[in-house]
Amino acid sequence: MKRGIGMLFTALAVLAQAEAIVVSIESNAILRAEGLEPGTGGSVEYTDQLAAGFTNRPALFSGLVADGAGMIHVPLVQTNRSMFFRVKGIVTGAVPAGMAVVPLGINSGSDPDFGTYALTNGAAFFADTPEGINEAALYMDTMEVTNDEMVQVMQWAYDNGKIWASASGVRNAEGEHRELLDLDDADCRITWDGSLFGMKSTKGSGYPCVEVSWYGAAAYCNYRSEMEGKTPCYDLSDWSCDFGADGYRLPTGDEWEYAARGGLSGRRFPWGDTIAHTNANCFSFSAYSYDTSATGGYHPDYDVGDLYTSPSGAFAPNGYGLYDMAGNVREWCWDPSESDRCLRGGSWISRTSNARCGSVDRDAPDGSTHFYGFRTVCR
Ligand SMILES: [Ca+2]
Ligand SMILES: [Ca+2]
Ligand SMILES: [Ca+2]
Repeated sequence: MKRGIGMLFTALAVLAQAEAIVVSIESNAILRAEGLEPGTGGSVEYTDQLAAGFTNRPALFSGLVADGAGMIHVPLVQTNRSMFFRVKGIVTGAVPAGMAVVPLGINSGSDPDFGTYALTNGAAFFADTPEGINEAALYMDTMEVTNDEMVQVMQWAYDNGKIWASASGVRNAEGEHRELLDLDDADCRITWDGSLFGMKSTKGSGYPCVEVSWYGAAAYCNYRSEMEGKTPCYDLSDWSCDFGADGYRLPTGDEWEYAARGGLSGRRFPWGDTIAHTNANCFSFSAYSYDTSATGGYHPDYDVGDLYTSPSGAFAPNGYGLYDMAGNVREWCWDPSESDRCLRGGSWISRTSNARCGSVDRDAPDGSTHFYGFRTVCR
């Protein structure tokens, strides 16, 4: 009798992607999966009775992370029975439009101003994840949510009876009613004519949405989720978040900072240790030794009118392909306390100290102003 490993394999992608993952076993009993999205997680399951499926077996390997070439290699233990393996992961091309993969892992180091830190992305994904939920990646909007996106989502919400709109603002019709968008603030770039949302002609289309409260950011996540057939994360009656749902939500402060650091360890900013107007839309302040900008104060390219936002994506992205993680608009994150929520990343009006990866600002969740915006994550 020839002793060896079974050579029958099936490949399954969690998100029901049509593309199959190429799987092979190399001669030295290494199982190889390729065609995975770099940085995403994968697991390998096995069974000796294919008809019984894989559900009665624990994952042989879990928490695997595809390398930069989108490959996973795992060694197999030789047995004298046939074995069947399947690989679960995120195939190339599965990343939602407008989002980037924030790879799983730990970013640790020593920040020049905030000291030693360790940020984990993904640990919670492997605990009690419901069947069918992507446990292999965190996706994040590459850009701050734009006015265009807010108009599209709010129009859907209005047409479906989810919100009330008036000249003064937008409120959620379900749950605890809060002001989501401050329409009668002159800095708000979104308009309402009684039936349709639109945008003002300056700093409107292509620019980040401002004058949105934390409640508005969370409600946007729910409406966008519902538009796309995903399960909403927020309960609008108490504003709690279901992190097991597959819908859009705000990042936690740690997720945001992990993403902002872009794979670099212990740097002050998403690209390095100094900042200038060539890097970001922020208020340059030469008293900071790390602020090397030749142009002090507001960004000279955008300081017209009352609102100095820059078009989304006007500066180079960080290592994960994320734009404006420093400056432009301050971004609402999750991290609730009794009275406030956190905001990250500084803004066009904020001194460059606020744009540091480790800097945390806080405000009441009903706060809305001309430098508050947000971006979403999902998995
Ligand atoms: Ca208002
Ligand atoms: Ca920002
Ligand atoms: Ca306001």
